[in-house]
Amino acid sequence: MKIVALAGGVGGAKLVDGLAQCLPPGDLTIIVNTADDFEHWGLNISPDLDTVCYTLAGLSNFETGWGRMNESWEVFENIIQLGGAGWFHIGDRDLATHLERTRRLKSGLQLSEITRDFCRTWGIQQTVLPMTDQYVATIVDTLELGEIPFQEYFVHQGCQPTVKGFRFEGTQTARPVPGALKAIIEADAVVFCPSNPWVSLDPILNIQGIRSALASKKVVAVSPIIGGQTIKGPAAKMFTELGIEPSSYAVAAHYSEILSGFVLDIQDGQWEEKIGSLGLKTMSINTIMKSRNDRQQLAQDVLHFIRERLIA
Ligand code: FO1
Repeated sequence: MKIVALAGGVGGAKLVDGLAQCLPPGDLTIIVNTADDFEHWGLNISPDLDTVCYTLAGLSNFETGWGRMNESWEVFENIIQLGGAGWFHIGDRDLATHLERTRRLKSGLQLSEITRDFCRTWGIQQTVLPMTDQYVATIVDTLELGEIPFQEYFVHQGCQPTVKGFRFEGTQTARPVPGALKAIIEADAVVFCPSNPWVSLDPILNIQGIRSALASKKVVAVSPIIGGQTIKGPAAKMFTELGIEPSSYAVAAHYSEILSGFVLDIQDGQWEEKIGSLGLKTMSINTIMKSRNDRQQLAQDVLHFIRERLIA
């Protein structure tokens, strides 16, 4: 069964890892958010892309979810000593990725080409695609600081400012990378990973052609909100600040025009009927991924749901 997963951030990478444990590598394509990308220390950083790749390669830091395992911090500590910016943590091994990516981008290569090559080096057999090769940036409109770039909001300000809205710079002209639309068209189903709807998946959905390619597909989303909260990250806080009660129902309603199915946590069973009234097939199961086994189990359950309830 050919699956395309849309992912961004740590929750997305976890389910991608689970799907990779269940599917033949040629059957899984992951389209990753790049609207979090930014320049830091003069380098091009693609946090979500690296999180997905490090996770698939078994190189990721299991505790933070981002960055590399067995990391050392020689460069970071010395940069701080020299008065450089220390709010965004870049370890030595991770730094090599940013240095080499930046060098290749400057030489004229596309992000998708660089990603393909890095994946080959790291032994990743699945297809990992950045959503676009062009510049796209999430701008967060906040009550206290006005409009600020995403990483400024997320890491530097620790998601503290009150969110008023979002803007995705560059989506008017950005095109999906080669192969992305073809992968969606050829997929048996598309999975929205339990990533932040506002800042991880909406940027992907705003790239031209993606929504229309999804229109004829079976699309299933896994809720990142459990019991009104997020396991990690500010999605629930964002819903609240935008005047919407954070719940798995709110996530389902956010995407309801695109979805055929919705997977919510067993704790949220009370929302199942209301989500069903949006015209979606539902399944409530354990969606909390504490271990690699949990990731595989959730992926297996999602694939079973797709097979038995969406494409049967
Ligand atoms: N997230 C943090 O909360 N603090 C950091 O210092 C940080 C550094 C970092 C370095 C490389 C990388 O690939 C990701 C990193 N992240 C960090 C995570 C990242 O910024 C966010 O998880 C995503 O952008 C949100 O999807």
